[in-house]
Amino acid sequence: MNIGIVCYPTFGGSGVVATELGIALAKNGHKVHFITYRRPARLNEFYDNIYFHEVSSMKYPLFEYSPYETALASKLVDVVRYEKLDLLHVHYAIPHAAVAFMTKSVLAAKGIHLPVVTTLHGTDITLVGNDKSFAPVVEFSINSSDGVTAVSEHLKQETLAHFEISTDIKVIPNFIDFNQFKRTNQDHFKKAIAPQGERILTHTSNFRKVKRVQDVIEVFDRVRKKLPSKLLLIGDGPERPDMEEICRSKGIYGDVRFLGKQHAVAELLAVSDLFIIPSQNESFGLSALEAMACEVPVLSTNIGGLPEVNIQGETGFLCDVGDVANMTARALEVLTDDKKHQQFRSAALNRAQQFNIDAIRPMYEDLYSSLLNNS
Ligand code: GMT
Repeated sequence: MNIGIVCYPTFGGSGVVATELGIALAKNGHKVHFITYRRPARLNEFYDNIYFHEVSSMKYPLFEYSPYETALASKLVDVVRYEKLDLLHVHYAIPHAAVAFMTKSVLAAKGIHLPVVTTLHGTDITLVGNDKSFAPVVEFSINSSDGVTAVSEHLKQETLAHFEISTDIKVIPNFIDFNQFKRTNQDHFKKAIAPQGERILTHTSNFRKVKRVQDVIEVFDRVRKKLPSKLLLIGDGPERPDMEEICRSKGIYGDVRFLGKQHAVAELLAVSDLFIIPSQNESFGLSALEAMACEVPVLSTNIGGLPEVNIQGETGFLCDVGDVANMTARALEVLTDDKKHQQFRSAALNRAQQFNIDAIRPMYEDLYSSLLNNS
C-alpha cells in the first residue's frame, strides 16, 4: 500500500505513535509518506520507502495567524495526486481530521476517492476537543472519516459520551517496538546518576499541567526522606520553570536531573527503578508502556486508559489523582523490597509484550485493507 501519514512532528505521544507506525509499515513493505511541517522527531534514520513532505505556508502581512490548515490540505492534494496514495491516516483530530475532510472534498471534485483514517489520541477529544471552540468541527470530521480508531477503550467511551458519533470506533492501543525499548546494561550510566547506589525514579512528559509533575516531585521528596534516591525528569514544556523552582525551594535540586527532550529515553529507563505518571487525564500512557518494556514498574493514577496498561499490584500501582501520600507509600513498598521489585519488573515486561508492535501493526493494516476493499 501507498500510505500518507499526517501527524504532529514533535516528541508528543501522538507524533511518536504515528512515526513508529509509519516505520513499522515501511519495514513491512508499504510505502509511507509523512506530511507535516517538520521532520518527525522519531524519524531519524534513512528508510528507502519512507518519504517526508514538508508543509510550508506563505507569509503575508495580512495573516496574523498563518493558515496552516489550507497549506496542509493543498500539500496533501498534491502528494495524493502525484504520489498516487491509496489512503490517508491522520493522527490527532485537531486540525488533521478536518484537513483530511477538506482534502477529500478537493480530490472528489477531481474524481479521486481518498479513504481517510483518523486516530484519536486523547486531548483531541477530552481537554481540547470538547471545548466549544472546536467541538462541532471535531464531531463532524470524525463522522466524515472512513475509519476511526481510538487508543484505548476509555477514549472510545469518552468520544461516544461527548459527541454524537455515527461511525464505528475501533480500539487499537499504543504499541511498543522491543528493538528500541528493552532493558540493556547501562551500569556506567547508573553509576554516573546514582553513585551511591541510590534508587532512581523517572518521569517523562511534555510538562503540561495535565501531567501533574508537581506530584512527581512531592512523591520523590517524601520517598527521598526514607530512601536515598535520585529523580530523572525527561522532557520539556510550560510547567518546567515552576517545577525547577519547587525543587530549589524544597532544597532537593541536587538530587533531581532535568534532562530536557531526549533521544536516549530507553537508556534512561534502563537505569530506572520506578516510573511515575501521576496524570490528571491520560488516554493511554505511552510513556508508561515504554517504561514497562524496559522492565520498570509503574506508579500511575487510576484514570483514563491507564488501568488498561498498568495492572494494580502486578506491574505497578494505581492511585487516585493527587493522592501523593498513597503514591509515596506504594513507591516505598516496591522500592524497599528487592524480591517484590523483581516480580514487578518481570510482570511489567510480560504486560508490555501484549502491546508488541508485531501484534498491533496488523490491526491497522486490516483496517486499511477493509477500507480499500470497500472503495
Ligand atoms: O494529549 C496529549 O497530552 C498529547 C498526546 C500527544 O499528542 O502526544 O498524547 C496522547 O496520545 C498518546 C499516544 O496515543 C497517549 O499515549 C497519551 O496518553 C495521550 N495523552 C493524554 O491523553 C493526556
